Amino acid sequence: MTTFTPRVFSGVQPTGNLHLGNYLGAIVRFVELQKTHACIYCVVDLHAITVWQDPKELAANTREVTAAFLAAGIDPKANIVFNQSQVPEHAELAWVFNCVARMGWLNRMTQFKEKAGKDRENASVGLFAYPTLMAADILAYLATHVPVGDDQKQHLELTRDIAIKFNNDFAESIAGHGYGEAFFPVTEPLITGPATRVMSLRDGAKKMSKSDPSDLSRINLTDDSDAIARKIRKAKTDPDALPSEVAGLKDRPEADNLVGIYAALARVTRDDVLRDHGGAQFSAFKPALADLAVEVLSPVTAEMQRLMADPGHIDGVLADGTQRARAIAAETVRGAKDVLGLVRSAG
Ligand code: AQP
Repeated sequence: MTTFTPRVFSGVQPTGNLHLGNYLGAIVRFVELQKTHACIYCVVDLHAITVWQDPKELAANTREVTAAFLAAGIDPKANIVFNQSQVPEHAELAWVFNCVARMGWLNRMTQFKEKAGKDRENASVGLFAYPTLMAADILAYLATHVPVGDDQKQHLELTRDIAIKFNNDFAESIAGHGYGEAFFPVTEPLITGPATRVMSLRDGAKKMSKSDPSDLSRINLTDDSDAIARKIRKAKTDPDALPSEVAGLKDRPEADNLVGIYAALARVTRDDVLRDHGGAQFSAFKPALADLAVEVLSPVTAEMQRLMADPGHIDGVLADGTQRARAIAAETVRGAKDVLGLVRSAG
């Protein structure tokens, strides 16, 4: 059995409107994992351009996601923080994986179907091939663990399938080059954050999303206290009081979502929240939730703003991370090319 050193990789797209779902589903977990693992966190700007981006906004959003990582508590010295486009090995390995993954696998990806919508013919090839680039992001670092929200589960399964197929298809060459039984690890998804699926504040059946046209549907990490309180006040709910047990949240998606957000922010269970707030009307619960959200998020927002006022510092963090990321990714790609029989010319 080939053993791989435990290593965490994950990414966030710089597509604007970084929200509470990204924070609770991913970033909070990124921060925790640095206590136990070597971690690589990436602003995945090549993923962002699978749909059209305004170039100025893309650059600003890349710095904003980096600021959010740092403001939330990611240490860029102990870990690696960088943006994807600066490490060309991601795109290079993605091409290899385009040749390993099968059309049928990609055809099953629900996120492509959702994002392409009815006008599939007009979607970019990049949007379709997104999951192979994601597999390259992860496997370029031989990452063993990937913390993500629930929506990324299917893409992670595809990453595992690609690693397994590569390891099988080239087993003889992998062994012959001294890599043992496996060149790539079969990565474990970590879908275990405080809230793995935060739903829209306007529709409990839809996930909170950067691309939702309604700003009222999400709490952005750049929102001030007034905006947070207003959005929670306007959040869709049903007319009933909160139940005193979790079973009572069944078939009440909006109530379940607000209780889930409260629990995640307070770092307690839904049962704990209902023990304290069971029987309360939303007119009483919403202000309590707004106060809690402001208490937790406002230090992060303030620190993000402080960091964003100094883009030179952010760019320095990214440049340092890029250098360290590239050293690892280049070694992986060199090895993969040897395994594939792509001749290394002298020099
Ligand atoms: N609603 C959510 N609840 C919990 N986790 C979430 N994530 C996203 N939405 C939720 C997690 O955040 C990480 C970064 O996501 P991304 O930037 O790759 O974007 P995404 O998954 O496509 O979702 P977004 O942010 O809402 O963007 P759009 O609107 O473009 O779909 C991932 O770990 C993701 O699981």
